[in-house]
Amino acid sequence: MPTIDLRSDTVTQPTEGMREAMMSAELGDDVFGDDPTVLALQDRAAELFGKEAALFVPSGTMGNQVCIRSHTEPGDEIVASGVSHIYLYEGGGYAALAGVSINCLQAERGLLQPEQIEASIRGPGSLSHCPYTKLVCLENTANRGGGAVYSMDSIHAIADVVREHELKYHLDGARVFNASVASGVPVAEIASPFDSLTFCLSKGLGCPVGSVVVGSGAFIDRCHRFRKMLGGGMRQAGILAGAGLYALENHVDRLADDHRRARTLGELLGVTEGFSIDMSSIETNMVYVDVSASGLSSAEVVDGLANEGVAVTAVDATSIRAVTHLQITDEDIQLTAGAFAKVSSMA
Ligand code: TLP
Repeated sequence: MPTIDLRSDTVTQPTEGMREAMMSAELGDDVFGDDPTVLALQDRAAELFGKEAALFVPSGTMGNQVCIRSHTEPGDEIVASGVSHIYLYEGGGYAALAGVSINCLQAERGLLQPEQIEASIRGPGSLSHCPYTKLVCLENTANRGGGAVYSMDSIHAIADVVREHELKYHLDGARVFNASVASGVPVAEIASPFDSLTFCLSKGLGCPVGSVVVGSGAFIDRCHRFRKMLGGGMRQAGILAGAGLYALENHVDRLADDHRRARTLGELLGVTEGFSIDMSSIETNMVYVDVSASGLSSAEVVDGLANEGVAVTAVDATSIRAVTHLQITDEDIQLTAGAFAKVSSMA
């Protein structure tokens, strides 16, 4: 039985057009700085995001980590949501690689508020007890917040706090194109208050590998050094950057289809016994489903769905996540809803 794979938008296979772009990409050696396709991708990214420079990195995790390392010194503190990818899923890299502590703030739907950031800031004071806050990290869309999108008002209000305290401002924009398509705000506008931003080519945009960091020229030079230190210098990387250029040209606008399909799935599951959905939380391509009323644990629902040819992930004991992407069709959504109904009826 073919699997409808909704575990993540990272599972996509390169399309025919993308494979052709990869095969025909002109290559050099990017560690020598002469891979023309990598250079073209970096130039395009910098232009698109309205920043001076960009750096191609192997993963979103490495992008975030080189930014944290570049903005801070060991002993500093960063501020992020307690459900951020940087805190939950990067192997403790902020501590191990940058030597910083993290102040994790609780935030509804993973979206931080300016007041709580203001209250979290620590710095020079009596007896130098505290670490110094240096960096505020947002995530847009907020993955564990259900794919929630920051309003520009929030982004600017937090920027005001950041500037007032002379901090740095980073955006984990792994899915910033989803945020842009959902809100209608161009990525350059989203990026404008941030000192640095990482976006992923290998999620909704459908590339096999790759992320890009954007920022000022001096900042990207510093990231380049840390990318090398982490072993992220790649040689004929144009074969991957070619996929990235293709995706930026062809796979951005279609994210609206992923968002529409996520909403349809949410609506169908909302009327399926045993499952509940907060429809207002489906802003982009993620559907978080509360399975409590089914009498099954999330792990049992995941197993039951796998038997029906549908792959999703368990988030905690009572909720699961389904993510739409460029290889999920309207028919897959209908089949997925049918599989949920079957699992629920077997409980
Ligand atoms: N997210 C993955 C998992 O690691 C959880 C997923 O399936 O959603 N920032 C955000 C907001 C992310 O969601 C992810 C990956 C990353 C960074 C890291 O990207 P990679 O996997 O390229 O290191």
